Amino acid sequence: SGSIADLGEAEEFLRQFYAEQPEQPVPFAVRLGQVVAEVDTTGTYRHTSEELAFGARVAWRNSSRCIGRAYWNSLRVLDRRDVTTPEDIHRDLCEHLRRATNAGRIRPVISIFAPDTPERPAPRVWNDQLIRYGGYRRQDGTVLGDAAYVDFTNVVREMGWLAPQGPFDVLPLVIETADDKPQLFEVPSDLIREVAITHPDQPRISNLGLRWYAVPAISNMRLRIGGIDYPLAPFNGWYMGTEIGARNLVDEDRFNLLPTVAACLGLDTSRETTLWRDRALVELNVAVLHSFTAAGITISDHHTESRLFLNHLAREERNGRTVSVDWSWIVPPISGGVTPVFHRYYDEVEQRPNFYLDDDARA
Ligand code: HEM
Ligand code: NRG
Repeated sequence: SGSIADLGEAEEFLRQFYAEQPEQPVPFAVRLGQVVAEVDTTGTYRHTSEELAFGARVAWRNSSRCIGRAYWNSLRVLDRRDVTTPEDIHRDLCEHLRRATNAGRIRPVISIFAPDTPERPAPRVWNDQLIRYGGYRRQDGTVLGDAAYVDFTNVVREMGWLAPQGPFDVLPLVIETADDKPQLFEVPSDLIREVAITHPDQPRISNLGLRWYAVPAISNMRLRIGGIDYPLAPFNGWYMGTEIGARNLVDEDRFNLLPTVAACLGLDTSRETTLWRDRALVELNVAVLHSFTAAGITISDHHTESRLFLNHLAREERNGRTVSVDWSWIVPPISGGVTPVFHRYYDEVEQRPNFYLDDDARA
């Protein structure tokens, strides 16, 4: 079965843990012996809190698509392995959002729920992030809200969710455990910080009524540490502005707002050579950074994150570590060539622990 812990990976992880954090109460050989015996009798083993926190931080450090890795060692780890019922999981997901939001000074946090074991499959959340906006397909084929979530929205409506049918409706959470059917839970609105998007000198953009939420908390990636899978281990940092201003509000299969923003700016959209798309993109990204900053919500820009990322890479290499980088994810979706991350090649290697995306056809 896939839930039997891989002993080779367990040993590799313990070696890495003891190499980087040698001051442990139990010697390496003793700990390895315990883990081997535990896997022999139960098919799995339980990480100590120290192993768990180290494993989660290193999984972030090894995420080749993440530009925010300079902060990997400051990740706060909430150990939720003993939480089992959907109600308790919901309570702890709410507590995660509260601690992460921190009144706007966003903190990177991960909550780690029970792993898959031979005894019992792990709990799961169907949502890909703890906070997401729904989408509704209209008769004429256009979409109100986030077009990428039309199917998911239909799934939760069929499960009984009463859809407000606005453009920015936060979707309910679907929590599934081994013992219970999937259940819907609302995220209390006082835990969802949102920012109204305004532009410092383009009132027509401000009047569009756009908004976005403060905390991106990914809830559909499996954390794998030392041969153990934690399918429910939601994590968050803060946004880089381009994620919202160049992708979420802009992609044709998301909010598709570029023509609307261009109209606000009075741009000539009759020819590509006016670069109306590029001009609209820049102003929308100005609006996102301006609005979050004015609201006191942590956000960063792609120039700053690129520079910090290359500093991080250099520091890691001085520490004798390889930084795996996926160029196509690290280079920002606007102004790529004026950020320093564009102008070089990188190592790309599989490193463990890590976060994995399973193909999940449930919604
Ligand atoms: C991806 C920034 C924190 C793990 C990304 C992406 C950005 C980013 C811009 C690319 C997203 C996209 O193009 O859709 C940041 C910033 C953070 C942060 C600014 C602030 C602290 C974290 C944390 C973790 C993490 C705390 C895990 C503990 C990842 C992973 C991906 C990713 C696994 C790839 C996601 C995927 O494959 O879909 N990050 N991140 N990041 N980040 Fe970070
Ligand atoms: N692009 C996605 C979020 C992906 C991860 N980005 C982060 N992660 N900043 C979006 O919602 O736009 N993080 O953990 O902070």
